[in-house]
Amino acid sequence: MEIKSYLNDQRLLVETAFDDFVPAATGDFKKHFEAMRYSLLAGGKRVRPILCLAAARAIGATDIDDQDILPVACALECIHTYSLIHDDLPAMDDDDLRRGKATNHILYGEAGAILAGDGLLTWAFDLLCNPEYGNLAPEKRLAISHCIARAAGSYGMVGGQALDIASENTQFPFETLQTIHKSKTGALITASVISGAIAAGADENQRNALEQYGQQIGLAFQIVDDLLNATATTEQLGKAAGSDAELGKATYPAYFGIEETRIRAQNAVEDAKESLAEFDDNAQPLRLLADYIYTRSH
Ligand code: GRG
Repeated sequence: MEIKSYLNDQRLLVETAFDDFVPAATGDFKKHFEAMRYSLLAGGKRVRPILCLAAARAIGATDIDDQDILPVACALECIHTYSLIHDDLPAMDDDDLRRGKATNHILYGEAGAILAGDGLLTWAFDLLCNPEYGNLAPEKRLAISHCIARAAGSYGMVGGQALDIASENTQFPFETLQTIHKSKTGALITASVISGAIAAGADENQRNALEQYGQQIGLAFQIVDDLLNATATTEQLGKAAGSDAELGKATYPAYFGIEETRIRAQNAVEDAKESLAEFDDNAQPLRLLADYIYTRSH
């Protein structure tokens, strides 16, 4: 399997599903939906929904198909996009470029962008809970909603962001950096993998293995993000490069230098793939996705 065409096919699958699962910009709330859709459809690698679909397929269940998983996959991208919109706000990173385009608040104003983020976050749980979307048993919906809520909230992404902001321009131990990475970035990536596994009816062993895999690729993802921030250009990234150093953020390259950081990212990817030892060929895309997370250029 060639990773480039696989990623392209999966990205198209997810983006086509947005038309089925995310409201069109019409009616009384037209401008609000337009702001939500602007950021959601502005591009992006779609890593979290693709991981969710790949984890579900790795289980090899025959009683569910992509149409059952896609609402979950789209919900994850809605949450991820909300976090980017809010992260770019003047009160947070104050960025005017994201995914190579103007950030949400530049086009829709601060209030419009805050509400677009709120709308996407809340819509995600509508998608997860509403039996009209996909054919998942209620107990699976409940477990998936809880898993994603926990990962996106104060014990996960929101808490990690709060800790990250509070730590700017301060000295802190490496353990704090690990906690920031694990919660801010790793939690939603891990939940993307686990939610796919729950949807596909994974047993406890499979779920534990996929949790390990998710944690390791989540770590690798953030280390590579730090590396790219330090080494790539704004044009390559489609968002501000070099911002970590400007904001005085503690990062892997700041602690270990570029070479040691690369080795740590590679090790996390190898550990992730080892977690899949008991899985058959259905898990091959997950193995390739782990490699991609290390080799990605933006
Ligand atoms: C505002 C609650 C709240 C959280 C913000 C996502 C986030 C937390 C901050 C963004 C800043 C950042 C560099 C986070 C770590 C890595 C990360 C999540 C990068 C962006 O994700 P990608 O690379 O982006 O998957 P695309 O555009 O491809 O979807």
